[in-house]
Amino acid sequence: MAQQPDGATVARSARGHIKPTPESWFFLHRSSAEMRFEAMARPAYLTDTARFYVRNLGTATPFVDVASWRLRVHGDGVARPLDLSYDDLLALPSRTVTRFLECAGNGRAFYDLFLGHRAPGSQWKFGGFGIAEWRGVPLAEILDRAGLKREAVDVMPVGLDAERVARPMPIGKALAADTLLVYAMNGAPLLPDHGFPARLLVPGWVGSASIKWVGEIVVATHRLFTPWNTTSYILKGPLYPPDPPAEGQIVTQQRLKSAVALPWPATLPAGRQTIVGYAWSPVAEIARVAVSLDGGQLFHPATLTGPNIAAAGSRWEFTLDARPGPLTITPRATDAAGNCQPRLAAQPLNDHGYLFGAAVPHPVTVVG
Ligand SMILES: Nc1nc2c(c(=O)[nH]1)N[C@H]1C(S)=C(S)[C@@H](COP(=O)(O)O)O[C@H]1N2
Ligand SMILES: [Mo]
Repeated sequence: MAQQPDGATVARSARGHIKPTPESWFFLHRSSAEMRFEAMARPAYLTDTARFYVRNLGTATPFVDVASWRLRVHGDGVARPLDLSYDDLLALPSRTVTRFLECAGNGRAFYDLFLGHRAPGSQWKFGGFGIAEWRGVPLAEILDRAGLKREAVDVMPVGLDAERVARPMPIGKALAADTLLVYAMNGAPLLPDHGFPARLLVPGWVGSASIKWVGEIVVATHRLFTPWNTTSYILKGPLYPPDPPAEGQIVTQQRLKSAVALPWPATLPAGRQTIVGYAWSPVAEIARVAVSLDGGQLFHPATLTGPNIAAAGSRWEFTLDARPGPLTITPRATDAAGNCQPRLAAQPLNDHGYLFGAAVPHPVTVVG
């Protein structure tokens, strides 16, 4: 146990994360556990918390002692610094939303697999992603109670992990109605791995904005910079000029994606069957999904089923007649804002392999 300067008692687990992450459910990367996307084939719209990916940038999930935990809101952007206990937080007006959470590097493996551009870092396929129901206090409520000033520019939640991971966001996003300081996920208190006792939910933005184990929120009347918006979580490379102190363009919003809920690669029996998948947009509902079985020449409409929520996603189904041999299933989504997934060849490259969004051919072998 270590006493933090802010009074919260934090013990660190020896492993990176705490919840069980069996290989049958997860791909284990060095410091993250990626959901095997076939988990999304089950009829439930939400991703089971037990199956939800874990991404720790630092060494380990901290255990935060909730009795001594405090949320401190301070900085020159607020008139009345706040100090809230867990009970204080639970007593504030809350909101419940269904949204996806997705790592900026989700899909990074496809830069290597299809575009010959291997970027360092976890080689996520589609499983750095999950949909959950989040309950928490709108960040706007908290900032309002701290006497938010009109001149405030940036809001920076700071994690209680050893590395004090902190990622600033502009005040506009901090005040969005669905940007929450979350304390419950899928109807239960947050698990330690997912940010207990409280984490940010910054809908539609890269997962690194959704800081876990928040102990402090800094509000400033000037731009704030940390390693996580200057050297990582920036688009870097020939297409992206540096924007000092950032080495490139700061990543914020995620990309429209669609994925097949089958193992990678998959084996299917021959015959008529219905394939399930998901499509998700950071800004809008899904308008339609089409599926190609010939590598992206001809597309056929898929059927959207169940809830279809902006910044969460929609399930889709597609019935095909599988003949023995190799097959690729390539879904392509269009959202209600008119965004459409590009072809592989039109996917822009960046050094860190963030924000992959092209339509991906899912490899399948059909056995007769
Ligand atoms: N304090 C803190 N917050 C963090 C991280 C971290 O390492 N420390 N990882 C971020 C990243 S990169 C992602 S993708 C999400 C992952 O959230 P999850 O582990 O609950 O799925 O949390 C973000 N919040
Ligand atoms: Mo991430």
